[in-house]
Amino acid sequence: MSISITTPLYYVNDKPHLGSTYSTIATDAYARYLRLKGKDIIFVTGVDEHGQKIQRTAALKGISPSEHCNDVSKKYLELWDKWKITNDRFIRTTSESHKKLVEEFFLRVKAKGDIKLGNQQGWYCVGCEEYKDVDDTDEEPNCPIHLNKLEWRDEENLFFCLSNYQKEIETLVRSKYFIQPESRKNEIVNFVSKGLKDFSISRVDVTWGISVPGYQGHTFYVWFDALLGYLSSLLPKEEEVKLDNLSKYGWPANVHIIGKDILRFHAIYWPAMLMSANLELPNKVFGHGFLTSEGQKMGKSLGNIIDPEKLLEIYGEDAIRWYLLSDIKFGQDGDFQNQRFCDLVNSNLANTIGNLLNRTIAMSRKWFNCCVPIFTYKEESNSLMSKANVSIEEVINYYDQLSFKEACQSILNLASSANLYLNDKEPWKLIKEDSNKEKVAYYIYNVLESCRIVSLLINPVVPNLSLNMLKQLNLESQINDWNKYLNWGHLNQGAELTEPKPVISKIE
Ligand code: ME8
Repeated sequence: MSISITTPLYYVNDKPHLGSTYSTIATDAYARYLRLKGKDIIFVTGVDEHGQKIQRTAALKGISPSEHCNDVSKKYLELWDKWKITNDRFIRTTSESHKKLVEEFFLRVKAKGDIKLGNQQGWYCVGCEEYKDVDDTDEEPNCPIHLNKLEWRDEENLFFCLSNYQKEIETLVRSKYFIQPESRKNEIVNFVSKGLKDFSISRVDVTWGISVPGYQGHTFYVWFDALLGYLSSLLPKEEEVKLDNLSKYGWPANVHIIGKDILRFHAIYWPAMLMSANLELPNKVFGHGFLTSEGQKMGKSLGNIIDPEKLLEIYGEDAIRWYLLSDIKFGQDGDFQNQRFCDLVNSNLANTIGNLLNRTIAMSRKWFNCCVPIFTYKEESNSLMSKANVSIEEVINYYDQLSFKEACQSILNLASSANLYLNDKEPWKLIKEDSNKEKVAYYIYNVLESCRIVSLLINPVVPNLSLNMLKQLNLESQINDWNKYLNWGHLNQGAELTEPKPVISKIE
Protein backbone atom coordinates (compact mmCIF):
# COMPACT_ATOMS: atom_id res chain seq x y z
CA MET A 1 0.00 0.00 0.00
CA SER A 2 1.50 3.36 -0.95
CA ILE A 3 1.77 6.35 1.37
CA SER A 4 1.90 10.00 0.42
CA ILE A 5 4.14 12.79 1.65
CA THR A 6 3.54 16.39 0.70
CA THR A 7 5.04 19.87 0.47
CA PRO A 8 2.74 22.89 0.78
CA LEU A 9 0.93 23.77 -2.44
CA TYR A 10 2.57 27.10 -3.14
CA TYR A 11 0.80 30.28 -4.17
CA VAL A 12 1.57 31.25 -7.72
CA ASN A 13 1.72 34.95 -6.94
CA ASP A 14 5.40 34.78 -7.82
CA LYS A 15 8.06 32.31 -8.95
CA PRO A 16 9.59 29.94 -6.35
CA HIS A 17 11.84 31.57 -3.76
CA LEU A 18 14.34 30.13 -1.31
CA GLY A 19 11.58 29.41 1.24
CA SER A 20 9.50 27.22 -1.07
CA THR A 21 12.70 25.62 -2.33
CA TYR A 22 13.69 24.79 1.24
CA SER A 23 10.44 22.93 2.01
CA THR A 24 10.64 21.12 -1.33
CA ILE A 25 14.28 20.06 -0.92
CA ALA A 26 13.56 18.75 2.58
CA THR A 27 10.53 16.79 1.41
CA ASP A 28 12.57 15.48 -1.50
CA ALA A 29 15.29 14.24 0.88
CA TYR A 30 12.66 12.45 2.95
CA ALA A 31 11.06 10.97 -0.18
CA ARG A 32 14.43 9.76 -1.43
CA TYR A 33 15.12 8.18 1.95
CA LEU A 34 11.78 6.38 2.10
CA ARG A 35 12.28 5.02 -1.41
CA LEU A 36 15.76 3.75 -0.53
CA LYS A 37 14.19 1.96 2.43
CA GLY A 38 11.88 0.26 -0.05
CA LYS A 39 8.68 2.14 0.82
CA ASP A 40 6.10 2.67 -1.86
CA ILE A 41 5.54 6.41 -1.65
CA ILE A 42 3.77 9.14 -3.56
CA PHE A 43 5.56 12.47 -3.23
CA VAL A 44 3.09 15.29 -3.83
CA THR A 45 3.86 18.92 -4.52
CA GLY A 46 1.98 21.52 -6.49
CA VAL A 47 0.53 24.99 -6.65
CA ASP A 48 -2.34 26.87 -5.09
CA GLU A 49 -3.75 29.00 -7.89
CA HIS A 50 -7.01 30.57 -6.73
CA GLY A 51 -7.91 33.47 -4.48
CA GLN A 52 -7.71 37.19 -4.25
CA LYS A 53 -3.94 37.37 -4.03
CA ILE A 54 -3.55 35.68 -7.42
CA GLN A 55 -6.48 37.63 -8.91
CA ARG A 56 -4.83 40.92 -7.91
CA THR A 57 -1.34 39.93 -9.05
CA ALA A 58 -2.68 39.02 -12.49
CA ALA A 59 -4.64 42.29 -12.70
CA LEU A 60 -1.50 44.26 -11.85
CA LYS A 61 0.32 42.51 -14.70
CA GLY A 62 -2.61 43.23 -17.02
CA ILE A 63 -3.15 39.57 -17.89
CA SER A 64 -5.90 37.09 -17.08
CA PRO A 65 -5.56 35.02 -13.90
CA SER A 66 -5.39 31.82 -15.90
CA GLU A 67 -2.59 33.17 -18.11
CA HIS A 68 -0.74 34.26 -15.01
CA CYS A 69 -1.21 30.84 -13.35
CA ASN A 70 0.01 29.03 -16.44
CA ASP A 71 3.16 31.16 -16.52
CA VAL A 72 4.06 30.78 -12.85
CA SER A 73 3.11 27.11 -12.58
CA LYS A 74 5.43 26.44 -15.50
CA LYS A 75 8.23 28.16 -13.60
CA TYR A 76 7.63 25.89 -10.61
CA LEU A 77 7.75 22.82 -12.81
CA GLU A 78 10.91 24.00 -14.54
CA LEU A 79 12.68 24.86 -11.32
CA TRP A 80 11.81 21.61 -9.57
CA ASP A 81 13.09 19.81 -12.62
CA LYS A 82 16.40 21.67 -12.45
CA TRP A 83 16.72 20.82 -8.76
CA LYS A 84 16.03 17.16 -9.64
CA ILE A 85 13.08 17.05 -7.27
CA THR A 86 11.61 13.55 -7.41
CA ASN A 87 7.94 14.42 -6.95
CA ASP A 88 5.46 11.89 -8.30
CA ARG A 89 2.57 14.36 -8.56
CA PHE A 90 2.26 18.04 -9.29
CA ILE A 91 -1.22 19.28 -8.50
CA ARG A 92 -2.64 22.50 -9.91
CA THR A 93 -5.76 23.62 -8.08
CA THR A 94 -7.21 25.02 -11.30
CA SER A 95 -7.44 21.52 -12.78
CA GLU A 96 -10.86 20.14 -13.65
CA SER A 97 -10.44 17.01 -11.51
CA HIS A 98 -9.59 19.12 -8.47
CA LYS A 99 -12.66 21.27 -9.00
CA LYS A 100 -14.88 18.17 -9.05
CA LEU A 101 -13.34 16.89 -5.85
CA VAL A 102 -13.85 20.21 -4.05
CA GLU A 103 -17.54 20.23 -5.04
CA GLU A 104 -17.98 16.61 -3.95
CA PHE A 105 -16.23 17.23 -0.65
CA PHE A 106 -18.35 20.31 0.06
CA LEU A 107 -21.59 18.40 -0.55
CA ARG A 108 -20.45 15.70 1.86
CA VAL A 109 -19.59 18.16 4.60
CA LYS A 110 -22.86 20.01 4.00
CA ALA A 111 -24.85 16.76 4.21
CA LYS A 112 -23.16 16.15 7.55
CA GLY A 113 -24.67 19.45 8.77
CA ASP A 114 -21.36 21.29 9.13
CA ILE A 115 -22.07 24.20 6.76
CA LYS A 116 -24.09 27.31 7.63
CA LEU A 117 -24.63 30.79 6.20
CA GLY A 118 -23.50 33.72 8.28
CA ASN A 119 -21.98 37.13 8.31
CA GLN A 120 -18.22 37.59 8.41
CA GLN A 121 -16.76 40.80 9.70
CA GLY A 122 -13.09 41.32 10.32
CA TRP A 123 -9.64 42.44 9.26
CA TYR A 124 -8.27 40.50 6.32
CA CYS A 125 -4.73 40.07 4.96
CA VAL A 126 -4.73 39.25 1.26
CA GLY A 127 -1.05 38.21 1.48
CA CYS A 128 -1.92 35.52 4.04
CA GLU A 129 -5.44 35.02 2.64
CA GLU A 130 -6.61 34.99 6.24
CA TYR A 131 -8.69 36.98 8.74
CA LYS A 132 -6.46 38.25 11.53
CA ASP A 133 -7.15 38.61 15.23
CA VAL A 134 -6.23 42.20 16.01
CA ASP A 135 -6.27 44.53 18.97
CA ASP A 136 -9.74 46.18 19.07
CA THR A 137 -8.26 49.60 19.78
CA ASP A 138 -6.14 49.58 16.62
CA GLU A 139 -7.98 51.50 13.90
CA GLU A 140 -5.58 50.72 11.08
CA PRO A 141 -4.01 47.38 11.93
CA ASN A 142 -1.16 45.84 9.94
CA CYS A 143 -0.44 42.20 9.17
CA PRO A 144 2.32 40.98 11.50
CA ILE A 145 3.76 38.83 8.68
CA HIS A 146 3.40 41.01 5.58
CA LEU A 147 3.46 44.35 7.46
CA ASN A 148 0.86 45.76 5.02
CA LYS A 149 -2.44 47.36 6.06
CA LEU A 150 -5.24 44.90 6.76
CA GLU A 151 -8.54 45.32 4.85
CA TRP A 152 -11.92 45.51 6.60
CA ARG A 153 -14.45 42.96 5.35
CA ASP A 154 -18.13 42.63 6.11
CA GLU A 155 -19.95 40.12 3.93
CA GLU A 156 -22.20 37.10 3.82
CA ASN A 157 -20.13 33.91 3.78
CA LEU A 158 -20.66 30.22 4.19
CA PHE A 159 -19.12 28.86 7.35
CA PHE A 160 -17.63 25.51 8.25
CA CYS A 161 -18.69 24.56 11.79
CA LEU A 162 -15.26 24.04 13.24
CA SER A 163 -16.69 24.41 16.74
CA ASN A 164 -18.47 21.05 16.28
CA TYR A 165 -15.01 19.43 16.42
CA GLN A 166 -13.62 21.16 19.51
CA LYS A 167 -13.20 17.97 21.53
CA GLU A 168 -11.80 15.81 18.73
CA ILE A 169 -9.30 18.47 17.64
CA GLU A 170 -8.21 19.06 21.20
CA THR A 171 -7.43 15.35 21.59
CA LEU A 172 -5.67 15.25 18.23
CA VAL A 173 -3.36 18.22 18.78
CA ARG A 174 -2.42 16.96 22.22
CA SER A 175 -1.61 13.47 20.89
CA LYS A 176 2.00 12.39 20.89
CA TYR A 177 3.08 12.44 17.27
CA PHE A 178 0.58 14.50 15.30
CA ILE A 179 2.36 17.86 15.48
CA GLN A 180 6.09 17.82 14.88
CA PRO A 181 8.48 19.03 16.07
CA GLU A 182 7.25 18.85 19.64
CA SER A 183 8.28 22.51 20.17
CA ARG A 184 5.53 23.73 17.82
CA LYS A 185 2.78 21.85 19.61
CA ASN A 186 2.17 24.27 22.48
CA GLU A 187 1.20 27.19 20.31
CA ILE A 188 -1.50 25.08 18.61
CA VAL A 189 -2.72 23.48 21.85
CA ASN A 190 -3.12 26.98 23.37
CA PHE A 191 -5.01 28.24 20.36
CA VAL A 192 -7.41 25.30 20.44
CA SER A 193 -7.98 25.50 24.17
CA LYS A 194 -9.30 29.07 23.78
CA GLY A 195 -12.24 27.61 21.86
CA LEU A 196 -12.51 27.04 18.11
CA LYS A 197 -14.57 29.46 16.04
CA ASP A 198 -16.40 28.47 12.87
CA PHE A 199 -14.48 29.70 9.82
CA SER A 200 -15.76 31.13 6.59
CA ILE A 201 -15.22 28.97 3.52
CA SER A 202 -16.67 31.15 0.77
CA ARG A 203 -16.19 34.64 -0.64
CA VAL A 204 -18.62 36.82 -2.53
CA ASP A 205 -16.13 39.35 -3.91
CA VAL A 206 -13.58 36.95 -5.38
CA THR A 207 -14.35 35.67 -8.85
CA TRP A 208 -11.09 33.75 -9.28
CA GLY A 209 -12.12 30.60 -7.44
CA ILE A 210 -14.26 27.48 -7.65
CA SER A 211 -18.01 28.27 -7.54
CA VAL A 212 -19.86 26.87 -4.55
CA PRO A 213 -22.61 24.54 -5.81
CA GLY A 214 -26.03 25.87 -4.85
CA TYR A 215 -24.81 29.33 -3.70
CA GLN A 216 -24.72 31.73 -6.60
CA GLY A 217 -22.04 34.39 -6.36
CA HIS A 218 -19.99 32.46 -3.79
CA THR A 219 -16.58 31.02 -4.61
CA PHE A 220 -14.70 28.76 -2.23
CA TYR A 221 -12.23 30.37 0.15
CA VAL A 222 -8.77 29.61 -1.19
CA TRP A 223 -7.67 27.57 1.85
CA PHE A 224 -10.76 25.31 1.77
CA ASP A 225 -9.97 24.68 -1.88
CA ALA A 226 -6.17 24.32 -1.53
CA LEU A 227 -6.04 21.81 1.31
CA LEU A 228 -8.18 19.49 -0.78
CA GLY A 229 -5.39 19.49 -3.36
CA TYR A 230 -3.68 16.89 -1.16
CA LEU A 231 -6.56 14.54 -1.98
CA SER A 232 -7.17 15.43 -5.61
CA SER A 233 -3.46 14.98 -6.39
CA LEU A 234 -3.83 11.30 -5.51
CA LEU A 235 -6.89 10.41 -7.55
CA PRO A 236 -6.30 9.11 -11.06
CA LYS A 237 -7.54 11.74 -13.52
CA GLU A 238 -9.63 9.37 -15.56
CA GLU A 239 -11.60 8.14 -12.54
CA GLU A 240 -14.73 9.64 -11.14
CA VAL A 241 -14.21 11.29 -7.76
CA LYS A 242 -14.60 8.56 -5.17
CA LEU A 243 -13.70 9.93 -1.80
CA ASP A 244 -14.26 6.57 -0.13
CA ASN A 245 -11.60 4.96 -2.27
CA LEU A 246 -8.77 7.18 -1.17
CA SER A 247 -6.83 4.57 0.77
CA LYS A 248 -6.28 2.76 -2.50
CA TYR A 249 -4.40 5.81 -3.78
CA GLY A 250 -2.11 6.71 -0.91
CA TRP A 251 -4.31 8.53 1.60
CA PRO A 252 -3.84 9.26 4.50
CA ALA A 253 -0.63 11.21 4.08
CA ASN A 254 2.29 9.97 6.10
CA VAL A 255 3.32 13.59 6.69
CA HIS A 256 2.53 17.10 5.50
CA ILE A 257 5.81 19.02 5.51
CA ILE A 258 5.05 22.74 5.77
CA GLY A 259 6.42 25.96 7.23
CA LYS A 260 5.41 27.14 10.70
CA ASP A 261 3.30 29.95 9.15
CA ILE A 262 0.61 27.54 7.99
CA LEU A 263 0.60 25.06 10.85
CA ARG A 264 -2.81 26.17 12.14
CA PHE A 265 -4.48 25.40 8.82
CA HIS A 266 -2.91 21.95 8.69
CA ALA A 267 -3.18 20.94 12.32
CA ILE A 268 -6.66 22.31 13.06
CA TYR A 269 -8.83 23.27 10.06
CA TRP A 270 -7.72 20.46 7.79
CA PRO A 271 -8.25 17.55 10.22
CA ALA A 272 -11.65 18.96 11.19
CA MET A 273 -12.66 19.12 7.52
CA LEU A 274 -11.56 15.51 7.08
CA MET A 275 -13.41 14.40 10.22
CA SER A 276 -16.55 16.03 8.90
CA ALA A 277 -16.21 14.19 5.58
CA ASN A 278 -15.52 10.95 7.43
CA LEU A 279 -12.08 10.59 5.90
CA GLU A 280 -8.82 9.49 7.50
CA LEU A 281 -6.46 12.05 9.02
CA PRO A 282 -2.83 12.59 8.03
CA ASN A 283 -0.41 10.82 10.38
CA LYS A 284 1.53 13.95 11.15
CA VAL A 285 2.19 17.55 10.28
CA PHE A 286 5.76 18.82 10.42
CA GLY A 287 6.09 22.60 10.74
CA HIS A 288 9.63 23.64 9.87
CA GLY A 289 11.23 26.98 10.65
CA PHE A 290 11.70 30.08 8.54
CA LEU A 291 14.82 31.16 6.69
CA THR A 292 16.27 34.61 6.89
CA SER A 293 19.07 36.02 4.75
CA GLU A 294 22.18 37.31 6.54
CA GLY A 295 20.04 37.82 9.65
CA GLN A 296 17.20 39.70 7.92
CA LYS A 297 13.73 38.65 6.88
CA MET A 298 13.71 38.10 3.11
CA GLY A 299 11.47 40.55 1.30
CA LYS A 300 11.10 42.33 -2.00
CA SER A 301 11.33 45.74 -0.38
CA LEU A 302 14.52 44.76 1.43
CA GLY A 303 16.00 43.61 -1.87
CA ASN A 304 17.56 40.56 -0.20
CA ILE A 305 15.45 37.78 -1.67
CA ILE A 306 17.73 34.91 -2.58
CA ASP A 307 16.89 33.59 -6.01
CA PRO A 308 17.20 29.80 -5.82
CA GLU A 309 17.65 29.54 -9.57
CA LYS A 310 20.75 31.71 -9.47
CA LEU A 311 22.16 29.77 -6.51
CA LEU A 312 21.60 26.58 -8.41
CA GLU A 313 23.37 27.88 -11.52
CA ILE A 314 26.39 29.04 -9.56
CA TYR A 315 26.83 26.30 -6.97
CA GLY A 316 24.89 23.24 -8.14
CA GLU A 317 22.14 21.53 -6.19
CA ASP A 318 24.23 19.39 -3.84
CA ALA A 319 26.01 22.33 -2.24
CA ILE A 320 22.76 24.10 -1.39
CA ARG A 321 20.94 20.95 -0.36
CA TRP A 322 23.80 20.15 2.01
CA TYR A 323 23.90 23.61 3.53
CA LEU A 324 20.16 23.92 4.09
CA LEU A 325 19.73 20.44 5.52
CA SER A 326 22.98 19.98 7.44
CA ASP A 327 23.33 23.40 9.02
CA ILE A 328 19.77 24.31 9.98
CA LYS A 329 18.00 22.12 12.50
CA PHE A 330 14.84 21.04 10.72
CA GLY A 331 11.99 22.57 12.65
CA GLN A 332 13.89 25.66 13.82
CA ASP A 333 14.49 28.97 12.07
CA GLY A 334 17.72 29.33 10.13
CA ASP A 335 19.79 32.00 8.48
CA PHE A 336 21.32 31.84 5.02
CA GLN A 337 24.86 33.20 5.23
CA ASN A 338 26.93 33.20 2.12
CA GLN A 339 30.32 32.87 3.76
CA ARG A 340 29.19 30.06 6.03
CA PHE A 341 27.62 28.30 3.07
CA CYS A 342 30.91 28.35 1.14
CA ASP A 343 32.95 27.31 4.18
CA LEU A 344 30.72 24.37 5.02
CA VAL A 345 30.51 23.03 1.50
CA ASN A 346 34.28 23.21 1.11
CA SER A 347 35.16 21.78 4.47
CA ASN A 348 32.46 19.11 4.82
CA LEU A 349 31.84 17.92 1.30
CA ALA A 350 35.00 18.73 -0.63
CA ASN A 351 37.56 18.08 2.12
CA THR A 352 36.24 15.76 4.79
CA ILE A 353 34.31 13.53 2.40
CA GLY A 354 35.47 14.08 -1.20
CA ASN A 355 39.14 14.39 -0.48
CA LEU A 356 39.12 11.41 1.86
CA LEU A 357 37.72 9.19 -0.86
CA ASN A 358 40.06 10.44 -3.54
CA ARG A 359 43.27 10.31 -1.63
CA THR A 360 42.46 6.80 -0.37
CA ILE A 361 41.63 5.59 -3.86
CA ALA A 362 44.89 7.12 -5.08
CA MET A 363 46.86 5.25 -2.40
CA SER A 364 45.02 2.03 -3.10
CA ARG A 365 45.66 2.29 -6.82
CA LYS A 366 49.33 3.08 -6.30
CA TRP A 367 50.10 0.30 -3.84
CA PHE A 368 47.58 -2.37 -4.83
CA ASN A 369 47.62 -2.53 -8.57
CA CYS A 370 44.73 -0.12 -9.24
CA CYS A 371 42.43 -2.25 -7.07
CA VAL A 372 40.75 -2.47 -3.67
CA PRO A 373 43.37 -4.20 -1.48
CA ILE A 374 43.23 -7.94 -0.79
CA PHE A 375 44.27 -8.98 2.72
CA THR A 376 44.06 -11.70 5.35
CA TYR A 377 45.40 -9.55 8.19
CA LYS A 378 42.86 -8.49 10.84
CA GLU A 379 43.06 -6.59 14.10
CA GLU A 380 41.04 -7.67 17.09
CA SER A 381 38.86 -4.63 17.16
CA ASN A 382 38.01 -2.60 14.10
CA SER A 383 37.24 0.91 15.33
CA LEU A 384 36.06 2.15 11.94
CA MET A 385 33.68 -0.74 11.49
CA SER A 386 32.17 -0.01 14.93
CA LYS A 387 31.83 3.69 14.06
CA ALA A 388 30.17 2.83 10.75
CA ASN A 389 27.68 0.53 12.48
CA VAL A 390 26.76 3.23 14.99
CA SER A 391 26.40 5.76 12.19
CA ILE A 392 24.12 3.50 10.15
CA GLU A 393 21.79 3.04 13.10
CA GLU A 394 21.82 6.70 14.05
CA VAL A 395 21.31 8.04 10.55
CA ILE A 396 18.31 5.80 9.88
CA ASN A 397 16.81 6.85 13.16
CA TYR A 398 17.38 10.53 12.37
CA TYR A 399 15.99 10.31 8.86
CA ASP A 400 12.88 8.59 10.27
CA GLN A 401 12.32 11.64 12.46
CA LEU A 402 13.18 14.14 9.69
CA SER A 403 16.20 15.20 11.75
CA PHE A 404 18.32 15.98 8.71
CA LYS A 405 20.92 18.06 10.50
CA GLU A 406 21.61 15.30 13.00
CA ALA A 407 21.76 12.69 10.22
CA CYS A 408 24.30 14.80 8.29
CA GLN A 409 26.33 15.30 11.46
CA SER A 410 26.49 11.58 12.11
CA ILE A 411 27.63 10.92 8.51
CA LEU A 412 30.24 13.63 8.86
CA ASN A 413 31.46 12.08 12.11
CA LEU A 414 32.04 8.81 10.32
CA ALA A 415 34.01 10.56 7.55
CA SER A 416 36.03 12.51 10.13
CA SER A 417 36.80 9.30 12.02
CA ALA A 418 38.07 7.76 8.79
CA ASN A 419 40.31 10.79 8.21
CA LEU A 420 41.67 10.52 11.74
CA TYR A 421 42.18 6.79 11.29
CA LEU A 422 44.29 7.39 8.18
CA ASN A 423 46.33 10.06 9.90
CA ASP A 424 46.81 7.82 12.88
CA LYS A 425 47.82 4.70 10.91
CA GLU A 426 50.04 6.65 8.50
CA PRO A 427 49.97 3.99 5.75
CA TRP A 428 52.29 6.18 3.62
CA LYS A 429 55.02 5.49 6.21
CA LEU A 430 54.17 1.84 6.78
CA ILE A 431 54.20 0.97 3.09
CA LYS A 432 57.91 1.70 2.95
CA GLU A 433 58.48 -1.67 4.66
CA ASP A 434 57.37 -4.63 2.56
CA SER A 435 56.39 -6.58 5.68
CA ASN A 436 53.69 -4.00 6.45
CA LYS A 437 51.81 -4.43 3.19
CA GLU A 438 49.07 -6.66 4.66
CA LYS A 439 48.47 -4.17 7.45
CA VAL A 440 48.29 -1.28 4.99
CA ALA A 441 45.88 -3.27 2.84
CA TYR A 442 43.60 -3.75 5.84
CA TYR A 443 43.71 -0.05 6.82
CA ILE A 444 43.06 1.17 3.31
CA TYR A 445 40.18 -1.26 2.93
CA ASN A 446 38.60 0.02 6.15
CA VAL A 447 38.76 3.61 4.98
CA LEU A 448 37.38 2.81 1.53
CA GLU A 449 34.61 0.76 3.11
CA SER A 450 33.73 3.70 5.39
CA CYS A 451 33.57 5.92 2.29
CA ARG A 452 31.19 3.46 0.66
CA ILE A 453 28.90 3.58 3.68
CA VAL A 454 29.10 7.38 3.74
CA SER A 455 28.10 7.47 0.07
CA LEU A 456 25.01 5.34 0.71
CA LEU A 457 23.96 7.18 3.86
CA ILE A 458 24.35 10.62 2.32
CA ASN A 459 22.28 9.84 -0.78
CA PRO A 460 18.94 11.40 0.30
CA VAL A 461 20.62 14.73 1.05
CA VAL A 462 23.21 15.06 -1.72
CA PRO A 463 22.27 12.54 -4.40
CA ASN A 464 24.84 13.63 -7.00
CA LEU A 465 27.76 13.48 -4.64
CA SER A 466 26.59 10.08 -3.45
CA LEU A 467 26.44 8.68 -6.97
CA ASN A 468 29.79 10.23 -7.93
CA MET A 469 31.37 8.51 -4.92
CA LEU A 470 29.78 5.17 -5.73
CA LYS A 471 30.90 5.50 -9.37
CA GLN A 472 34.43 6.14 -8.19
CA LEU A 473 34.22 2.84 -6.29
CA ASN A 474 32.57 1.10 -9.25
CA LEU A 475 29.57 0.35 -7.04
CA GLU A 476 26.88 2.54 -8.54
CA SER A 477 24.36 -0.30 -8.63
CA GLN A 478 24.41 -0.67 -4.82
CA ILE A 479 22.10 2.32 -4.58
CA ASN A 480 19.34 0.14 -6.05
CA ASP A 481 19.49 -2.21 -3.07
CA TRP A 482 20.26 0.18 -0.26
CA ASN A 483 19.07 -1.93 2.68
CA LYS A 484 21.10 -4.92 1.57
CA TYR A 485 24.36 -2.99 1.11
CA LEU A 486 24.03 -0.77 4.13
CA ASN A 487 26.27 -2.78 6.38
CA TRP A 488 29.96 -3.42 6.69
CA GLY A 489 31.87 -5.52 4.17
CA HIS A 490 30.21 -4.99 0.80
CA LEU A 491 33.29 -3.53 -0.86
CA ASN A 492 34.88 -6.40 -2.75
CA GLN A 493 38.55 -7.05 -2.16
CA GLY A 494 40.45 -6.97 -5.44
CA ALA A 495 37.78 -4.94 -7.29
CA GLU A 496 39.12 -2.49 -9.84
CA LEU A 497 39.36 1.21 -8.94
CA THR A 498 39.34 3.79 -11.70
CA GLU A 499 41.35 6.98 -11.53
CA PRO A 500 39.75 9.39 -9.05
CA LYS A 501 38.17 12.65 -10.18
CA PRO A 502 36.74 15.34 -7.85
CA VAL A 503 33.31 14.20 -6.61
CA ILE A 504 32.18 17.75 -5.84
CA SER A 505 33.57 21.12 -6.95
CA LYS A 506 35.09 23.40 -4.37
CA ILE A 507 33.58 26.86 -4.08
CA GLU A 508 36.18 29.54 -4.79
O1 ME8 B 1 0.90 29.32 2.24
N1 ME8 B 1 11.53 30.13 5.07
O2 ME8 B 1 1.61 29.10 0.06
P1 ME8 B 1 2.98 29.93 0.08
C1 ME8 B 1 11.16 28.85 4.98
N2 ME8 B 1 -0.72 28.27 -0.67
N3 ME8 B 1 10.08 28.43 4.32
C2 ME8 B 1 9.35 29.35 3.70
C3 ME8 B 1 9.67 30.73 3.75
C4 ME8 B 1 10.85 31.10 4.46
N4 ME8 B 1 11.26 32.36 4.56
N5 ME8 B 1 8.75 31.40 3.03
C5 ME8 B 1 7.87 30.47 2.57
C6 ME8 B 1 0.75 28.95 1.09
N6 ME8 B 1 8.23 29.24 2.96
C7 ME8 B 1 -0.48 28.16 0.71
C8 ME8 B 1 -0.28 26.74 1.12
S1 ME8 B 1 -1.10 24.20 1.31
C9 ME8 B 1 -2.50 23.38 1.00
C10 ME8 B 1 -1.45 25.84 0.85
C11 ME8 B 1 7.57 27.97 2.62
O3 ME8 B 1 3.43 30.03 -1.33
C12 ME8 B 1 6.99 27.29 3.86
O4 ME8 B 1 6.83 25.93 3.61
O5 ME8 B 1 2.82 31.19 0.84
C13 ME8 B 1 5.63 27.96 3.96
O6 ME8 B 1 4.73 27.22 4.75
C14 ME8 B 1 5.22 27.95 2.50
O7 ME8 B 1 6.46 28.24 1.79
C15 ME8 B 1 4.16 28.97 2.18
O8 ME8 B 1 3.98 28.96 0.82
